[in-house]
Amino acid sequence: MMDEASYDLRRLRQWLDGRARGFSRRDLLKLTAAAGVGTATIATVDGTPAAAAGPIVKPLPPELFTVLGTNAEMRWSAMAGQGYLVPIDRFFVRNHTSTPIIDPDTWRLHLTGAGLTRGPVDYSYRDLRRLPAHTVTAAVECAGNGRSFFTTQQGRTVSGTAWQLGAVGVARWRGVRLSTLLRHAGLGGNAVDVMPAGLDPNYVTGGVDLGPVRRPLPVRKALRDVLVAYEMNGEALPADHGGPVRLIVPHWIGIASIKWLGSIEVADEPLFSPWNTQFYRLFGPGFPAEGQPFDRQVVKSAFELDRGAQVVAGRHTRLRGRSWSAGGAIRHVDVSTDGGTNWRRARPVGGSEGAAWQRWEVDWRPTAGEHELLARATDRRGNTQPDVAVHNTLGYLFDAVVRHPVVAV
Ligand SMILES: Nc1nc2c(c(=O)[nH]1)N[C@H]1C(S)=C(S)[C@@H](COP(=O)(O)O)O[C@H]1N2
Ligand SMILES: [Mo]
Repeated sequence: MMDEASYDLRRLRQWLDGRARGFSRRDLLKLTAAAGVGTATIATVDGTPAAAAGPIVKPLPPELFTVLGTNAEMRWSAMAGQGYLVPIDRFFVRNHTSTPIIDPDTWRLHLTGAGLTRGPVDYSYRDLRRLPAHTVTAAVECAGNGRSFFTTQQGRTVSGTAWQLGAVGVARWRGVRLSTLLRHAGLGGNAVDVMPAGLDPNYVTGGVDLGPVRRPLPVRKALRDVLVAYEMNGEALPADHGGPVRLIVPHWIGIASIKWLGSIEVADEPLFSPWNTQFYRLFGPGFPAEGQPFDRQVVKSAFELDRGAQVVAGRHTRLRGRSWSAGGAIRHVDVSTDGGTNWRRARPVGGSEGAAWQRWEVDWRPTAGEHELLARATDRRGNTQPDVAVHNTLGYLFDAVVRHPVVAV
């Protein structure tokens, strides 16, 4: 955990010194000038208005999703009665532009860069399927999940998609380890960073074309636990979730898990893109002017209920929820049904495959009227959800305990 953060800082210094390739500080300044706004406020990033035609292919019934621009948030009530995994029909979608339809028969994954010993190499879908397969259960969660609570619960302005808590999902992903692929392609000892890029339309913001969605990761992470995935929950990877092939980067913010993977550059120097310089950094008072890099997710909890849901007064009710953390398995979850005055420990339900999240439940007999539910999780490293999340202008990493109103009638 520490070495990822210190690597990010080292990379940041190289970027500030101008010893960077991909997206320089000068590019960023030009861009912010063109857009007529400062770095810290540039991003309506996630908040781009929806394209004319549906940017998402799968059905988005209102009982399962809330549509937010080009994105669709899972309603947490859609997880009531579900198992450990989030079914594909209700898994959230975060698209910078729109879902491309890619034919696996003509799809190619292009590997290039000075970090490859035998030069560039292409893989077809079939080539990939022939390499040893591996399965991981992992969450994908947007760095901005919970962002709306910076405003509604903490009274602060942030920019970006106003997610509640439904920009997270856990699935079982099958594919080829990125380490297997890189070694097969001829990974050199000089490799430092890899840059996966998507095949979806280029992202254009403030009148500037930022190119394909892409974000570098250090080789150390690439070799540890990253998957080049072609299956989700036992099915061929659906178009909206990056089919035919995407990256799955466990424990890291969703943007790392590049969908519609088309190329991977393996470089012998640190790489940059707008997605690790302009976006997905912490900006604001208390952070360096150039923003603080980050990669990992934080601790969160959600009830499997809509906000404002009705429960039956005077009767035994079983409240269910889930908690998750990039810091590893959840150790315990404390629940309050009275706005935070009294707390009790929730009962864990089932296991925690891949430590992706933990289901839990508590029993409650509500009196008639309005109530506020809270859940606070602690992971095995002792990371716990605070009362207040650290404000940053782009509204990332909201980890505070969320107040969840319900009404008993
Ligand atoms: N090529 C590409 N990859 C992408 C994105 C994108 O817009 N284009 N969105 C990223 C973001 S911000 C998130 S949170 C996850 C969402 O994955 P999902 O849509 O399968 O839930 O994909 C990531 N990978
Ligand atoms: Mo995201």
